[in-house]
Amino acid sequence: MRFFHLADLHIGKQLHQYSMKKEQEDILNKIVRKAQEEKPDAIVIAGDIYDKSVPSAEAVHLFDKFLTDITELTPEIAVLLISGNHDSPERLNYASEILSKHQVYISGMPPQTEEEHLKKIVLKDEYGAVNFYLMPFIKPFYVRNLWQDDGGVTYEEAMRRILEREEIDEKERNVLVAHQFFVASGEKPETSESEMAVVGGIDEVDIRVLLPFTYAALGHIHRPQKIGKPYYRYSGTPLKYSISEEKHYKSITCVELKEAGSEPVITEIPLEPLRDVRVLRGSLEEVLAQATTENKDDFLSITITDEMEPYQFNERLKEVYSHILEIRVDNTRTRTILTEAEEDFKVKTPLEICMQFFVEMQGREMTEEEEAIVKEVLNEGGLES
Ligand SMILES: [Mn+2]
Repeated sequence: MRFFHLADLHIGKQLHQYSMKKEQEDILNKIVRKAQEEKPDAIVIAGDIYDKSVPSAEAVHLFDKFLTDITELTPEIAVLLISGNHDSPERLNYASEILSKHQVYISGMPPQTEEEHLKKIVLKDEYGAVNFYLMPFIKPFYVRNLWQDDGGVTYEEAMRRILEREEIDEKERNVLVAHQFFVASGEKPETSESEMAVVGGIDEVDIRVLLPFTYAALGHIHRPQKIGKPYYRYSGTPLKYSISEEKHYKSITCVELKEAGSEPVITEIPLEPLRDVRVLRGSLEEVLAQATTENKDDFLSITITDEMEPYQFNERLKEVYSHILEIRVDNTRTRTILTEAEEDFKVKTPLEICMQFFVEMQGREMTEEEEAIVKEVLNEGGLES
């Protein structure tokens, strides 16, 4: 049995002010092509299908196209997917009954009653059954109806109890598909800037709950990596979703399961993006001289280091590079400003944070009208603007 493990597609994602529609369309097509070549038995997607809980029509269309291509071009491949913290469980569940007739198995909602269980999909090969347990993203609050003492159950305890109810047969091969923050006796996975940080680490789940599983196909952390054991693994995102991921190697994790009791064989199939994310640094002339047909259309974070800031350096960079994410200046002057800013550091108001975010996303200031709307929303939410 061989399957592809993917996660954190974040369809609809914007990188700074740029839509990533073309890049995402391209990478999904490449995954379809790899599936045609490699013919895995299944494709597992461990949550965060979409970037937003209310995805745009365009984003829904992209994913729809991906599922259609898989089911038409390679109908023998099963697709198994769960919701992540970015997805809406209800929306993801839409049409899941009908889709299961095409071997597309979706689990958007965690069990809601004592009778309900995790969605379990059994696929067979020459060694027997492989049980895939689909565990959508949970917060303890989502599953409070499953037990009497709803107060104060931790993420780890909630996860442990849900898995206990399944009475997993450890003599068989079992695969868990989950989207949580796993740690291995305190050792945390390496995170990036494109994940949502939770303060205080209350969402941590120790990998000891994964003991019954031959392989854990995990999502949530955007850099591909194992956690604790090679067979508990985050596949990472298919594309770089922040500048901090500049040096990541994105890939499809390919998992091969042989007879029960043997360790899975894990390989990575590299994924080449349409547009890479790169960091360039140096004097303006040095940065301009680095331009090649290869990189001039990449997503770039540029830092220029000239002591004397050259005339119209922004314009000169934009003439050469088409997709600049940010331009920074690092010289004595800006370092002094930074130190001064730290000295009179003040906590920003919610409105200031929204306005700054808006500028980063849209590349312009809010209009008065937009500012008024944000103020109203903040006030309604009980946040002083
Ligand atoms: Mn994610």
